Amino acid sequence: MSHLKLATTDYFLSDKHAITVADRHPQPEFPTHSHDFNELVIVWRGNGLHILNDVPYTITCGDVFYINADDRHSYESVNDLELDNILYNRHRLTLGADWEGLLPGTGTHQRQRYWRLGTPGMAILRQQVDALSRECLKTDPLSALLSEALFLQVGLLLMRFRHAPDSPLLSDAEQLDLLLMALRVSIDQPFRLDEFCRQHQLNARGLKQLFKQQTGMGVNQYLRQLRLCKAMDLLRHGQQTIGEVAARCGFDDSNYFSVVFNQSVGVAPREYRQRFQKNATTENLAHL
Ligand code: RM4
Ligand code: NI
Repeated sequence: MSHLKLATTDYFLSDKHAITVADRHPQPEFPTHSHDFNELVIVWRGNGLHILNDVPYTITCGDVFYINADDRHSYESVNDLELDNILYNRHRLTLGADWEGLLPGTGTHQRQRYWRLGTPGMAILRQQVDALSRECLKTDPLSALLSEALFLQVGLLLMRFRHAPDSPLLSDAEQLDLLLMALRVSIDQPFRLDEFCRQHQLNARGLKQLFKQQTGMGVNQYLRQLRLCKAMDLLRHGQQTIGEVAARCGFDDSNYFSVVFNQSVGVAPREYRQRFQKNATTENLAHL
């Protein structure tokens, strides 16, 4: 099937320019085409259908694509789609950087050329792309070099902030929040840290260290404290049997629960309850 082939001469300011930022605010529908230059696309807002080498992607804010000259792509069904399309000519780049590593080219499968940016990453890239966009409009040699330097920064910042579409890139603080939350909802059920880390694609070792560093205790230690705290609350105010209290606090063996409780609180659960529920009737206590 024949299609459009876009030429450098039509889109770059001069034959010295290695980079040009095509702001597509909006990006209209655009038929299938290839180029003799490459593209780095960052989607800011809206949505649309991006067809890259016959593979459809529904795109929206935070999506990042590295497109090679020979790729065929098109935009369809766009809806307020806003993106910046950074056009670049690989062989015009002069700075000695690992451009191939920074801007995955023809050697990289297109699955690895599609990434996501989170909100913090987008905010930083937004400023960087704006600066690049202004610099690319100038024609003196210094600006050419500066454009390249800014482009290099864009490439590097993308490496720092992008993440695979199916796994988040969470800051330490966000990882900690996520874990603390998961522990709270795990009081009455088993919690497996390795399982949690696999599910959220986090590094278990690093997370354990971070937890210890920030809380002064181990993950299991904290979970145990949460459970004992819940147990104390139930024993002070509730009417459940010791077995029920144990189950609600994630212990399936009530004898084991009593041992653990005794060890850390200093008294058995039953005694603890009596201490706080002095006026609990013998009737109430009879079935405990
Ligand atoms: C289009 C679209 C294409 C790009 C051209 C230069 O609007 O963004 O992908 O190749 O501009
Ligand atoms: Ni294109």
